[in-house]
Amino acid sequence: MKNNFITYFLLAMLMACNGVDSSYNKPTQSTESDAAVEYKEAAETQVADETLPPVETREANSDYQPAFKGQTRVAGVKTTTPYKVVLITEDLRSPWGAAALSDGRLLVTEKAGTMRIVDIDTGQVSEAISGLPEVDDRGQGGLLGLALAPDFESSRMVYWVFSERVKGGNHTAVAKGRLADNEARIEGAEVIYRATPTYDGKLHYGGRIVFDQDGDLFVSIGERSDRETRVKAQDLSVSIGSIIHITTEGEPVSDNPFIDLDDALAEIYSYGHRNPQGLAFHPVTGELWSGEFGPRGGDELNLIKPGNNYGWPVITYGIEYMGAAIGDPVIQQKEGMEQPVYYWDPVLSPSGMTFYSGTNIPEWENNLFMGGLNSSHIARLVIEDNRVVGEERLLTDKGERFRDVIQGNDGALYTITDAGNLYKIDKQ
Ligand SMILES: [Ca+2]
Repeated sequence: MKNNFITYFLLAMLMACNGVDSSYNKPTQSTESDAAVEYKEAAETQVADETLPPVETREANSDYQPAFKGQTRVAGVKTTTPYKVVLITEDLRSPWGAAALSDGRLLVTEKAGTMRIVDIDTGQVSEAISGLPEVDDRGQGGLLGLALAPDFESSRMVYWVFSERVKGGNHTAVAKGRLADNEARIEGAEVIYRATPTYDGKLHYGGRIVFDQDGDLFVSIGERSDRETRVKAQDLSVSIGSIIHITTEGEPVSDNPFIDLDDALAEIYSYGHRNPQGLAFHPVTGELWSGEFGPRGGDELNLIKPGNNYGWPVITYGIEYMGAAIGDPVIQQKEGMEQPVYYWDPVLSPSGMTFYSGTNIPEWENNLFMGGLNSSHIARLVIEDNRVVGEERLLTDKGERFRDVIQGNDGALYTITDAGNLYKIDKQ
């Protein structure tokens, strides 16, 4: 019991500061039972099939029951294609988001407010790119996700999310600017969107940003964590706890679900989110998926559709990090609120994620890869018909907090970690 309590306490402390610099926030190693270790060894020689046990073997935090079979702890899978994990550089400083330039190099954001370019062939990291607005990098804040304009080749426009400090607090903000021809600075940086309300806190900013096929932006915004702000995830008159859909000028997209609704912000696309830090489009269906930090035992994978309510803090499979149940009444399902496609109890701590559309490792086609922070692994999810049917843990031996996972132009996966490392994952 005592060990369990200590584990939970450490977990709670880590979750409370999931964005804090890893230099004083060492990743935890998951505790594994003897059976799990035995299974892992046996699995080395097995091929993937549906008989593998779920990868999660630890006790759940609650006795809540999933809404459908396969919503949590699905069968394990194991990659059979030999693949290698190569350390490209360890010289980044709390990197948060990455995007591939057309020549293969990666443009990376760093939490303290800098961007750098990494040459993936030599591992060389550029000087800090100047010209970015100041960020509030206390707690989980800072320079967060980024996206390159679809016409970046000609426009050189970069879009990014950051926590902006203003009088009375801070908020999640979206900015854009042009990467100078000499790549030394961002020119004409301009804030195009500011989440509401401004709040004096250091947690749950969300922070991913992706372009859709029409050239508009989806941005995930956290609910700022505290009890007084979390309820606003259900409030359409503010944008915290939502995923917004805006133009490159920061205006609501004209066919957004609440565009004609009085007292609702027209930029909101979906709501009832806690701290969504993953956004990615499925390469075949084109649908938007999001990973979200839930409370203890309630991390979620959601399929995002316009106007949907994802339930926080009314329904959740998690409990408070200090142990109390959440909700009044305490429920996990409710009419009119979306169920997660998948959830983790204990948690994954899901940050950046991407679907694999490369051909180097054929069995990974259309699989989802999600970076886990305090779980210290990348989750590989096999998805069929919008359901998770297989789960694998990758890079478990690294002891890293995986902040983002992207696919490079070479079809390999790249992942950045809070410790400042960039790894390439590709076939042998
Ligand atoms: Ca939810």
